[in-house]
Amino acid sequence: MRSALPSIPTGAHDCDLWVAEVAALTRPDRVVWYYDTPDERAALLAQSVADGKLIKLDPNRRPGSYLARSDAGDVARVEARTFICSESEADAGPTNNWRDPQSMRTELAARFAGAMRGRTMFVVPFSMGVADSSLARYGLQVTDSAYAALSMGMMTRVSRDVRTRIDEGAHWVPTVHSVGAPLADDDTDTTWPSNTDKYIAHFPETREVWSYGSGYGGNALLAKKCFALRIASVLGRDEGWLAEHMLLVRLTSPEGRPFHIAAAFPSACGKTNLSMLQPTLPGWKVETLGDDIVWMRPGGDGRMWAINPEAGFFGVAPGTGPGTNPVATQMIERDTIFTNVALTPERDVWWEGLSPAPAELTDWQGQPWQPGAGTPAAHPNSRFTVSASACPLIADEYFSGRAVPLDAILFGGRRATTTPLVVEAYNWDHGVFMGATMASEQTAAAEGTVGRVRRDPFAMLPFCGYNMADYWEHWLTISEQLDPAQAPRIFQVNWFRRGESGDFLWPGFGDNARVLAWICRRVAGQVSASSSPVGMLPTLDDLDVEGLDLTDEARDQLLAVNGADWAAETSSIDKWFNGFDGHVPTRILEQLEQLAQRLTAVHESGAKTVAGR
Ligand code: OXD
Ligand code: MN
Repeated sequence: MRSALPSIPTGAHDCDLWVAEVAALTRPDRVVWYYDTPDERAALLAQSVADGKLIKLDPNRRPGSYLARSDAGDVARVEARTFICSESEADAGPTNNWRDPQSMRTELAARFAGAMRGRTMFVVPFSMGVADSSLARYGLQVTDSAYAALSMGMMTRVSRDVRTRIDEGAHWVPTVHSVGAPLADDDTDTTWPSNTDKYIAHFPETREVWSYGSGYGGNALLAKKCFALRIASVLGRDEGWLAEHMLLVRLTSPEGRPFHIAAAFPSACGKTNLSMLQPTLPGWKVETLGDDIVWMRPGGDGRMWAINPEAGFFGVAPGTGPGTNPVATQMIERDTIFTNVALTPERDVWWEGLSPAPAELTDWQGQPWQPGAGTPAAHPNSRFTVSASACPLIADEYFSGRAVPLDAILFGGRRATTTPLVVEAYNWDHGVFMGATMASEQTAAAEGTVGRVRRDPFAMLPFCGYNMADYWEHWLTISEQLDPAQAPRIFQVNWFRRGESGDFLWPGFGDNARVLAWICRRVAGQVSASSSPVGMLPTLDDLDVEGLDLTDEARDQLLAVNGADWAAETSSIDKWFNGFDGHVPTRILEQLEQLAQRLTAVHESGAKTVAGR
């Protein structure tokens, strides 16, 4: 048995040699290259059904679709077991779990040794971005999970062509995944093999990912959070670009002007809904470019250019329905893999928020369920996985791979109080400060206490592969390559503010187009804004709320800047910055000081709240 992980050659490394080394360590029964051709896909789906790993849904109700049920202990990303193994601890920073790379390699070697016994090792060559585009990056995922291989086939661009490019010397990122459940000769497999011992380990210097013990989502589809965010953020730092946890959308105004908007929200805060929104304002058109990850880089023209490197959506099912996201509801009518949703007696799927609850169901754990059971039928982090080509609003760039020029960047979160519905940054540094200080109530996308407010800078807290404060510095530095007149404008948004009764003040969903329209009009120089201590707010006449059931009081509350809330906010930011061991850029500290001064000036003038009038 080997005692060390295979060494990973850098530069133009030989992928066959590497695959052989991984197989020698993990000892699978067989090694299969998986290119996700229609035939390979059909065969692997059929095999997964025969093995009891997938349930085929009724082809008349949900053609080409399947349901997977995970182990009850493997239902979300495991942030506590996610590691950044940089040479220096300071490079991982205080918001990541750091481990020394050498000792992690030894620890992992013990786990991976023989980990794939009795299983097939799939080797999946994938491209992030259309393979021909200059922004594309390649990788290989080795996995002993058919579910992961099938999901990668939808979430990334998997093909034999990528392997050819790699063989011809293109750079690629190696990623290894095992569910950590070897099978002895007479063992019968479980429906969802996994291990209570989990590791999601990243090696930023050698650009590798090793994931052990989980079959779920971001833990197992290594091209997504592990490569396209954690490793790519490091590539971006070293090469002058940015890898971001953002949706990407094109809005076209009634006058026919296109605007490209990228928006960062923490997990499960409505990025998928916003990327497919159906505007309630007449004349506005939306096209979807992506719902989770954006890679962006300054072009020679002083603008910021962006792509979505993914090829599919791994969306949260609960809350997705005809009222909240009719486009996604249509998109997942066929050719979708569902995970941890409920099953109807007719072999269709159901989750909370899709439709009124049917009289009887089988819940996500395979148990009988009836309305009023007191537990959700679908797990709160249950998911759909579907190719983005199925989205009725998908933009042409999905096929061409062309980058789009960004007009605006939004930072959002779930805040019951404090943050106004929309506020524009005074300048780039102020915008970076807004991103750096984002906070949100925790959702079910990761393990932890749902509802607790946590700072989630740039929605990248779990996804930045290096020191978070150095990442803010990188954001500041990148602006030097942008023309200030053409750089994306930065806004903070909050759809989730609540009134005194506890109800949401803003209707959200399709009505968020009203806020986006204001943002586009600001970019186009068509509307003014009024200054407040926290940024530029819409004037009452410019935010189109016609037809909404919104009282004047609610509108005031949505845009209010409450002195006491913001005093608490600035002192909490100050405390939090102190945890970064002097890494917080001076320009960001200056922004905090300026915010505090603006708040004091308003306070001294005697106002308790400042509304956007
Ligand atoms: C996701 C997440 O799955 O952010 O996109 O957790
Ligand atoms: Mn996400």
